Amino acid sequence: MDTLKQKFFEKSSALAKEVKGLLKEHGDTVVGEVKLRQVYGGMRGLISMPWEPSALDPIEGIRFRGYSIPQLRELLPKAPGDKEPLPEGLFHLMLLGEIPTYEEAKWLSEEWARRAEVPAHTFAAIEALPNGTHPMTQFTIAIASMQTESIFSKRYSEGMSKKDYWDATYEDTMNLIAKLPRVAAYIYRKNYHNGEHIAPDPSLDWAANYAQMLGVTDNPDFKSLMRLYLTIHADHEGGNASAHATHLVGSTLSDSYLALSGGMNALAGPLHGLANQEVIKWVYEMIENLGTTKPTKDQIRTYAQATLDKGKVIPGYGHSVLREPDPRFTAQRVFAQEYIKDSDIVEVVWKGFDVIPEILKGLGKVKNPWPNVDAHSGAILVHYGLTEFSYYTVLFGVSRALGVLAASCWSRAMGLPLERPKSVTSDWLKQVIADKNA
Ligand code: HAX
Repeated sequence: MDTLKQKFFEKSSALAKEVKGLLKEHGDTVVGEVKLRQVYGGMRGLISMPWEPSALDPIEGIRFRGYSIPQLRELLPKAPGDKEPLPEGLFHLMLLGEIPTYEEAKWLSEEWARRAEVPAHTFAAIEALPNGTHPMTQFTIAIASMQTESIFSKRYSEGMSKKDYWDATYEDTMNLIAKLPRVAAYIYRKNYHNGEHIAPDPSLDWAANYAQMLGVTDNPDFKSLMRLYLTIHADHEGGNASAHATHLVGSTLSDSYLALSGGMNALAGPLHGLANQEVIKWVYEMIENLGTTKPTKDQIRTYAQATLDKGKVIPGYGHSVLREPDPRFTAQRVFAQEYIKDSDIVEVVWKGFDVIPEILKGLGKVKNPWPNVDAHSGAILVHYGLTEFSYYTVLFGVSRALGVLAASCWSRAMGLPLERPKSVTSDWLKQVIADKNA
């Protein structure tokens, strides 16, 4: 058994044992309440599942095992000569709760390179889709098509014992994460570079290999960006739609391939991950409409107001949990300030940050008028030549796999059951209100 797996087994079985005791002693302790507003309001704030890799605070934003993004930028291991963290290090942290050494992160790079082979039928499945199929549709189909490789599914059909579920899920997690950059790069090159594919380089780390297979630029800063990008998008506690969907599907004992594919379908919605493409689309349309790549703050304000007047949302702004600017937005802004000089599109994002929150506040209903993670990412990608915005959510998805799959290992190790919340009819709810008022 490899060291990461052994350590994970020790830590997760200790917590599973502790939780068993907690449930026995305190299983009836009330940890929250449900209001009518939450039943009709998308379950905001409803405490409903444990999630080990990360936790989200409305004010200070995401913490991965207690570490904020600025701390991770400082503390996680880095590729030689780079300032940005290796996503391998974050995966190790999310899985074990420990910041790894450089050697431990490097072991993960090598292990994922070793497991990276993608079955030929997955490429054939992508090829079979008609031109114009959205890259996220291609991505979810490709992930589901790799289910033929699932160790969980194979061992389950052979009669695997419940106590071994975690082991098979760990193997699927490692294999699936390893394969994603190749699949995702294949989709990019097929759609936007005449199918001229670039071979993987197993000597590179996970993010750098993905960056070189995309082939958008030789600028080494793009590899740094990808390391940062794939780190900060990895997890956002368990309640967000892609994480929760992955967890829900996985709770039926669907394997990691089917569960992640389900999660990616959720990420593909414009209120969630697809917002990163919508932001740049919105910016491009504004630029075209105004006839300048350097709109003034007043012009952006007017254009944003017109968007709202048409009954549309401003993409990249607002959040269901956060109530301050998203630290993932800030991390990208810090990156852009350091690495990018004279980019009109980055300037547009920064000017938007100065004027859009005031407009949203003015609506009087938006709970969070601040930019989220998706407000910034596209402008940086455009700067490095990755201009095909329909692809952006795939990048997000490759990263999100790290968190949701680390969490799925914990779910299996803890023996979390099938998810099955309760729904009620509106008549039932009206009756409860009537009874309370009687
Ligand atoms: N522009 C215009 N109106 C907005 C808005 C925005 N950016 N954000 C919220 N609102 C509106 C809502 O549509 C809602 O209006 P109605 O009552 O008329 O339906 C009202 O303000 C209250 O919404 P809320 O409670 O503040 O926000 P929700 O928790 O319901 O929704 C969303 C959160 C992220 C979906 C929302 O802010 C939104 O639509 N933002 C734009 C899309 C976006 O950027 N999504 C990405 C979010 C981050 C993420 O998941 N990334 O992957």
